[in-house]
Amino acid sequence: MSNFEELAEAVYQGDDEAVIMLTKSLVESGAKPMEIVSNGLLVGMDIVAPKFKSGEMFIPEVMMCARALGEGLKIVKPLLSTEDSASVSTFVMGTVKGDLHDIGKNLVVMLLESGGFNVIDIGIDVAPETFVEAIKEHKPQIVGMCALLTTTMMAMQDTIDAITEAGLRDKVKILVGGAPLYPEFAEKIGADGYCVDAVACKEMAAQMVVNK
Ligand code: B12
Repeated sequence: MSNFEELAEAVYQGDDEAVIMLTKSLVESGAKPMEIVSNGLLVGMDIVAPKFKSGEMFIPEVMMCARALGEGLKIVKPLLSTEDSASVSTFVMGTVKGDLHDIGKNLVVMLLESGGFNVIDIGIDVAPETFVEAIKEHKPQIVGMCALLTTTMMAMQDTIDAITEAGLRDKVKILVGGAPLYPEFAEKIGADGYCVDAVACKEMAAQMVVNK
């Protein structure tokens, strides 16, 4: 097994210590940071994602893989050239006002980071005006909103209205998700897309950036 394959396997196994050790050893042996990400860390997550989608792997296992991958990214991120970082798209993500659920959001954030997005996680119970401020500050290509309660779904409409009123609606794509949502609701409130899970979100976000 090559060192890259070993690293991918360690991510898949959710083995933090092995990921740290193998990432450091690849850096020391002169491998390019982007190679470590594309040929090692992300390859591991690419094995995980379809297994999660098909129900072969469950949330706790996926969280472990994502955390292991995060440990590798922490080592590699500061070494990425400015050229690499400039090509990275920014994604602002938050759980809407009144809603404190964040397990799914965190999973989406981790998968997006593993897909090379620069994710600004603005947390839970996020007011519409805070989303607007975050868009002004971070200039993301995509904004993601999460809601797990039927009572907070309408906060998504309020947030989109606030983004529109601030004159920023045409600057960003908006994705929504969370267990009670469905595609027609996303369409009704004027979002650009709905995703059933983190894997779908990563795929749709990547597509949106390419088509921009
Ligand atoms: C864990 C949990 C909690 C935890 C949250 C801990 C935390 N840190 O998140 C605690 C205990 C705090 C909690 C509190 C409450 N909860 Co609760 N909770 C749950 C539970 C059991 C699991 C949710 C979860 O994490 N699922 C796992 C994740 C991975 O799935 P997910 O969130 O759907 O995310 C996936 C997708 O939806 C998608 N996705 C998620 N976000 C996004 C965002 C974008 C942009 C995209 C594209 C995709 C996407 O990708 C994710 C990963 O694949 C659900 C039951 C359920 N079946 O959903 C109830 C549930 C959501 N809770 C419920 C309720 C009622 C409450 C409370 C009101 C209870 C109370 N009386 O106090 C409070 C509300 C607090 C608040 N203001 O938010 C109800 C909601 C009912 C309704 N129809 O509105 C549920 C459905 C339980 C039930 N059957 O009654 N809860």
